[in-house]
Amino acid sequence: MELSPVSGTGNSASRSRSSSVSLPPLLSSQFTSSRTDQKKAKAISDAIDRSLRADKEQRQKEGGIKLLILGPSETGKTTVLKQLKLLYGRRGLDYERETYRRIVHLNVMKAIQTLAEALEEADISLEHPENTAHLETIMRLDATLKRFSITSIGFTNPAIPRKITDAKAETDMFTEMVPAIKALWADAGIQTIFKTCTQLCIQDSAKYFLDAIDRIAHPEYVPMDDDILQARVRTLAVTEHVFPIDNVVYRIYDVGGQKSLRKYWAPYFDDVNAIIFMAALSAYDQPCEDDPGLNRLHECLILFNQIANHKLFELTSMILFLNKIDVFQRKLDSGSLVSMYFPDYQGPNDYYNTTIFFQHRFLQQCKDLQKQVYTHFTHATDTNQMRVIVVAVNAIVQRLNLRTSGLL
Ligand SMILES: Nc1nc2c(ncn2[C@@H]2O[C@H](COP(=O)(O)OP(=O)(O)OP(=O)(O)O)[C@@H](O)[C@H]2O)c(=O)[nH]1
Ligand SMILES: [Mg+2]
Repeated sequence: MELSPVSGTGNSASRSRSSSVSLPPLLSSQFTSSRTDQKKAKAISDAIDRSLRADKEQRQKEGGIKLLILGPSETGKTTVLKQLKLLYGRRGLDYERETYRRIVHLNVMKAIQTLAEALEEADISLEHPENTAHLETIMRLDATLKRFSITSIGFTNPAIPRKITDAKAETDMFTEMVPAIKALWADAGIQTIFKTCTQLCIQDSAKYFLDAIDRIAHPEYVPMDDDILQARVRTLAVTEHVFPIDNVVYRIYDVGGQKSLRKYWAPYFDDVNAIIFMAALSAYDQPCEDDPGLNRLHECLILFNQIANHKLFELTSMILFLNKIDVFQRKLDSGSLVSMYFPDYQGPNDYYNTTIFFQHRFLQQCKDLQKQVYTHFTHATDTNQMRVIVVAVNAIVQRLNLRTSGLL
């Protein structure tokens, strides 16, 4: 992983309270083709550097807490941010409801397409042979879904040109697919694949959305808060969000966790009061999406090692969210053995012992034995659980912040 500072990744000019700002990470690579382009890129980069500096000065003037949410892709960073919006934002998730309608449609299509592919690969037959035509329809979805690839919510990725007609085309495509999606999800062959292939790289929300297909396919469908929490959209650009929590202003940064995006994190590493590092415990039996030879949780431990021992974070409060405990528990219940993927674990395959094992594995990464890492076992899509956890995290962060600034 590269965590070297880069310029040209910030844009704070339009930052406002309780809102997010897109900090496109791909600008510098886009403008390298000609001299003029390079000049333009430099001007943009300088402007962004200036605005980052201005941001820093303003932060120092206003006080408050700067908190980064870091971790690999699909660990639940944006989900935690959505919970904060629900719990502390002025309008909850209302701003995003319309956009998420399309995202949910795309998530449903992606989920059934992953299951269809897995069925073909596993050589398992459909329960009803007449569903073969539906299977073929869904298998043809792959290229189309790629065309409609979606990026950080509410912001277009400058690297992916979008047509204005995309939204309508997506809705039409989804409506056409609904009969095939329903028939396949009800087929015992697909259900077998879903239940037996626990290490399949399928969205965690697949069952949630496929079970709700009738509601989602309704022409008047508007996503509920839970749908938005379950929806999956990759974060590409770093976004900043400002929330007052318990009378303290928090500046929270959500980053893209994919390996290729981590080099854009570094410009945000200055003056960080707290980090929430997210790991998905349920990933213990999954390969990395961008490096299939590597186990996801092993890779996450390596990343945590780099963050926890980073010299800029010596005084930063470190909070570890061992997330997706619901999916983790389900995997254990289905008989999936932790020792198959972590051979040094020889204890019982139950929730209590395995979670303690993983917590130790993370804490062992800290070279500074004095460094306190506050661990929480989280289910980020569960608003009730997150409400309690956010209160606990806020209390810790504020206490440590006072101590670091010498006021306690
Ligand atoms: N079942 C379950 N699903 C979760 C949990 N936390 C997050 N998810 C789901 O996991 C998926 C990925 O979550 P995100 O928050 O988008 O992950 P991310 O870390 O922001 O990923 P990147 O933006 O790619 O870095 C979403 O569909 C979430 O609804 C959890 O605790 N349990
Ligand atoms: Mg995200």
